[in-house]
Amino acid sequence: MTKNQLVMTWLEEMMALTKPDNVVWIDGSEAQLELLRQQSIADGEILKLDQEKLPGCYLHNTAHNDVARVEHRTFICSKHKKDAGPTNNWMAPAQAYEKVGKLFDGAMTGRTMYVIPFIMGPVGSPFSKVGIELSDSIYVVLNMAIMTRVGQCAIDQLGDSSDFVKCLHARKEIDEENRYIMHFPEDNTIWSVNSGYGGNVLLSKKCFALRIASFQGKNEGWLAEHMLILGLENPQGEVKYIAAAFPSACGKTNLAMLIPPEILKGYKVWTIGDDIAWLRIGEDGRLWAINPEAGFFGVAPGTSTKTNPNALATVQSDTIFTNVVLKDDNTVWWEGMDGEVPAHGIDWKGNEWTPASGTPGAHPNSRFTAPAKKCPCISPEWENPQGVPISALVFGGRRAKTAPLVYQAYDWAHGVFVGATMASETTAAASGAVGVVRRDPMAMLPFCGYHMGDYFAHWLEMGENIPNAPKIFHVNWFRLDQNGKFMWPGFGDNMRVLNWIIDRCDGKADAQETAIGYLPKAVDLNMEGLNLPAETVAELLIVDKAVWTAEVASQKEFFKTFEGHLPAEILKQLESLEARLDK
Ligand code: GTP
Ligand code: SPV
Ligand code: MN
Repeated sequence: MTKNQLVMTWLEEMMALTKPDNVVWIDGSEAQLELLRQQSIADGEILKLDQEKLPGCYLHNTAHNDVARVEHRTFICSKHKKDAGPTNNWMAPAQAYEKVGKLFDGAMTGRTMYVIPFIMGPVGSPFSKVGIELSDSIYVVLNMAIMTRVGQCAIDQLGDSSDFVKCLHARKEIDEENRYIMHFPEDNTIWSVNSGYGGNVLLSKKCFALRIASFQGKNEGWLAEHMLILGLENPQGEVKYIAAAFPSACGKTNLAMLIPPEILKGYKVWTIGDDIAWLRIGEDGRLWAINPEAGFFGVAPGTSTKTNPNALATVQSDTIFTNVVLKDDNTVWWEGMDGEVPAHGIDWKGNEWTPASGTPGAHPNSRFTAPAKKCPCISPEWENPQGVPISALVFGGRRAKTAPLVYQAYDWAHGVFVGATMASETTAAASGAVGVVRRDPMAMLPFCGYHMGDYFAHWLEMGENIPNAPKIFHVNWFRLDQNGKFMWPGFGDNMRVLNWIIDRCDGKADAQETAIGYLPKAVDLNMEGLNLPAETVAELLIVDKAVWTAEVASQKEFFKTFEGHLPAEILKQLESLEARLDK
């Protein structure tokens, strides 16, 4: 399929290492994908769902010990430990190649190696990048064909260039103790072994488009971020673009596909991307974003016609479901879906399941893989090779207390500080405890491919180079009341907050200056038709001095992690916040 000698040499080396019985190039054709689906069904890897109700849809269950990203087994293998920084696991490249190389030795014997060339970003875009994943899993091939542009188009785009990311994946025994997700940023290389779960094996996604790309972005003057991108159209038909970073399972897909409440029906949200943004400074001095992906790998539980009708519509065809409930009528179900809870089904572990089973039928991190072009609200601009111009950047997390519904940073440097001090309660998207507050700067803690101190410096420097920089905001949809109930309705009603954000960018909305930034007063937000008690609104917009003083202390503690390697500007911002709170 290619005359690129560098590709062929690398492929031969990886074949010599993993020793597959066969090698199959993925050309991107529907005919080849269909043959692979049939093979995968025959192997018992995927199950064909009811093709009348869910045409082109399949179900896959992972191993029970392989349901989420594994941060403790994910490494940045830069030559020098200091370049990985204090928040990443590090292994020396030579040691990593040797240690994991042993696991790959003969790993594909008796199996087929699939060669998956893929493009991240629109075909032909100057901002796109090429990768090639070698994997022994058809599930990976089928998912990559949804999540990226695969096949000959990638080979053509690469030509004889050496600029491609070399990705190697083998399932092996799905052995947790020997699971490794290794990144070699200086070699443009990713090695993943002993997993079959999305984030660990669809190497285009977090591994390339964030960990490797963030390193490339630092060197090349751009940003790779864990951000959705949406276009907000007002009743006059003008569209403004917003990119927002929330940690895993904190609402990116939902916000990207939002449907406004009835009262705001003149407004519309268009989806550009739901998880990753690559951001560059345009010739016009604005920040421009592309979505490097071509599909959504979204959280299933909680997705319903009430919360996210656009996502639900998207997954009615050509979708792969992972770890959800198989209903008796050969369709799927998950907790939080509309309609009746099925009386009986097969749970994600393959066991008989009824509502009385006492366990969730779908894994909390169960997912759908669906083509972006199937989304009813996909933006006409989503494949624009130049991307879209960003008016506002938004940071947010899951915080029961502390963070108000929304506030605006004073300026870019303050906005970088707001992003750097982000915190959120952990979710099921990664293995480990759920609901623990941790600092997650820019929602990139698990995804930054280099020293986070340098990452903050890169953000600050980017701001100096953007003459017409987006305004920066912080949101929190997840405030809880004394009874542990969400105080803010969220979902479609988040449109009320987005409108304030865009109006602030246009100089049309009012705000009050507080110690943490500009906050809307209750009257500045359109709350019509919500029937939220005034006390609740007040509570959502409060900046409590005692709570924030404790927050500053915790931020200070966190920044000690980066001692000696934190931009002076960040500490200056912390001191200014402290001083403002003391006033
Ligand atoms: P990743 O794909 O892991 O990066 O997640 P994500 O950030 O795209 O999160 P997603 O939109 O899939 O939402 C995760 C969970 O949060 C789902 O169960 C949603 O129903 C829930 N959620 C999303 N938005 C809101 C909101 O505004 N309010 C509340 N209460 N829950 C929300
Ligand atoms: C996330 O965890 O942020 C995801 C899913 O978007 S994964 O592909 O597993 O990273
Ligand atoms: Mn994500």
